Amino acid sequence: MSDRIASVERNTLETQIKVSINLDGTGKFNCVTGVPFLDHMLEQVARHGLIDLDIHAVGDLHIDAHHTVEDLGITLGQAFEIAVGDKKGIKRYGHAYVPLDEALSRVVIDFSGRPGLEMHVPFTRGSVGGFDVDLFSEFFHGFINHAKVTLHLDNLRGKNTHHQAETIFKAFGRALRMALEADERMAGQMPSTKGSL
Ligand SMILES: [Mn+2]
Repeated sequence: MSDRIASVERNTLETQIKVSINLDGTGKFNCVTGVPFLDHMLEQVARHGLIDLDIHAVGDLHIDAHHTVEDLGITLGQAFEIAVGDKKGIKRYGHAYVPLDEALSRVVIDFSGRPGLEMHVPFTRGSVGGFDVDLFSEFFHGFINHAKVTLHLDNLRGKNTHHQAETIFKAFGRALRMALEADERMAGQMPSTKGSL
């Protein structure tokens, strides 16, 4: 497999975002978004996905975090779409269950070439760490629309909102890692009978 890296810069009147990723990294994380709880979540993706993430975002946080969070999802999705390349020889599907104390989440991903999101996360509170939990679905919609993946996010159990969110992002990282790993028996073939994804 050639280097699976990408750098994307996306500028609008609302946000200016730079994202660099290495899908075959070690989990190096360098991230300044101005939204600390989101940084904490993205660090989980880097660490558990073993994906290097370098993110710099400046957004209109004086309004709220909405544009910054949504546009980060979009830019990260664009970077994944580029870095993943032709998808030959990857596992394509990935899944993970992750617990954190009382909370348990399951994430399933398919690098299908089509955007799809099923998000079933009954957050027990409306905000966590000053972060509006509505914004998680904005982030993931931005991501799936541009990474062109099918993503099922289920929080199966949980009382603590921080734990609910953290298990989703840790499982997201683990599922990404599985899906993007080389499948030796696939031997460089497309993991699809269509011949393309
Ligand atoms: Mn935490």
